[in-house]
Amino acid sequence: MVAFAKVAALLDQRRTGYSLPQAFYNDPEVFAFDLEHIFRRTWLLVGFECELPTPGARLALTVGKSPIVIVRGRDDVIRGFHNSCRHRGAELCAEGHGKGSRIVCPYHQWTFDLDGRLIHAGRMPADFDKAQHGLGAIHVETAGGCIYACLAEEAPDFEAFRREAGPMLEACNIKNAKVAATVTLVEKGNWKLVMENARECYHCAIGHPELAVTFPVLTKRHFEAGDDPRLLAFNARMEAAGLPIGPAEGEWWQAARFPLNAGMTSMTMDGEPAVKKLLIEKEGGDVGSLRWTSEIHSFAHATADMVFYFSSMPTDVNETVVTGKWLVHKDAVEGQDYAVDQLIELWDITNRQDRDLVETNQRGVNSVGYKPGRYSDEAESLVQRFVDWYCHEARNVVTGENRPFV
Ligand code: 3BY
Ligand code: FES
Ligand code: FE
Repeated sequence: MVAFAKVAALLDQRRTGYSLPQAFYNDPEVFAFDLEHIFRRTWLLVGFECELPTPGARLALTVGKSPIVIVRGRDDVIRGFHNSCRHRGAELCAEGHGKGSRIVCPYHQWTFDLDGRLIHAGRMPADFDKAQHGLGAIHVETAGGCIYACLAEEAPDFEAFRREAGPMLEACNIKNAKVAATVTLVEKGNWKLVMENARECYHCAIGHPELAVTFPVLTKRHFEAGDDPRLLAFNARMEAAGLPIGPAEGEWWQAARFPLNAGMTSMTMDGEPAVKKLLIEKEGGDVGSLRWTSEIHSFAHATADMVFYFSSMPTDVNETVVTGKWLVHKDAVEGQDYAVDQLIELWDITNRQDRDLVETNQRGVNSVGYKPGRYSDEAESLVQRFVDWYCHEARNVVTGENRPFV
């Protein structure tokens, strides 16, 4: 509750259109508040259906300090659980991918079925009720091959996302993908600085010379076409090909298809596809990219040849782990249809540049001389949306209200 009063006072100080008061970026109490209240309130893109190809496949990850596990059941339903044994709380599944017909605790071997029911616990008293000791479920939804999870008691609406972004994702064929590469980076920066950085390309022309070859770095909010004939022609061509462009936005998400720079069909070093076997065959793969985001932690790009996924998870007030995943068609053969080095090169360079920028930002924000500065409406409109959304969520938490974000 101390944190509530502190956060309420900081929210009162905050000026719309300006970066946040310093404590939002470096105060351990605010960070504890963020983990406990903000990360638990919203939907997170935790992975892809293709990562759990068969019953018993699982994916364990940590949200803040909370380990969770996503499991495909024998009925093919994908469920999520707190990755914490109902005996004495041990972590059940090690971080990353795993597989097994049951979930067996490594500590005293309590054994859970894939739907979370406790089915074996040795040497327990006669009055012990297994039915009272099933795994704690978390909310899980899938759309277009993506798996979303939410740790709140009551999850925010998912249906608008499914309805509006679902068809945009379906068109990307992510269900027929596989993860070809994963890279994690530890960034010495607060998660909000990581996400602010991920929401703008104000820094891209100078900060990402390699990305700037293919990515339209002067983009505004959602790559709006305005009266640009090339963009208008692209939009018409995509709609005709059955690739919806949006843009669409909900409280916690955004999605838009946009053209890359002229002549470019993928976000690679030279703009050529990195994979011979395409996920999207339409238009010969000349389909730009679908960018979709979950406000709090992720963005992803689906070009014809690959999906690049970026997820940031806070680990400490000034530390964030960024996970990058590259997905390609499940039938693409490494060494024949793609080379991992080439596949990941551009985004890997870009992510490392972003890590350096975030760390530079954090060091400066820690200064006694830091004062919130004005955002660019043109170049940082999605940064403003992110901080507005965060402040809105935080205000709801401290007041106990549940006002919608509009
Ligand atoms: O997707 C974007 O908007 C860009 C690409 C690289 C940085 N930023 C996240
Ligand atoms: Fe899992 Fe004891 S903590 S069986
Ligand atoms: Fe960047």
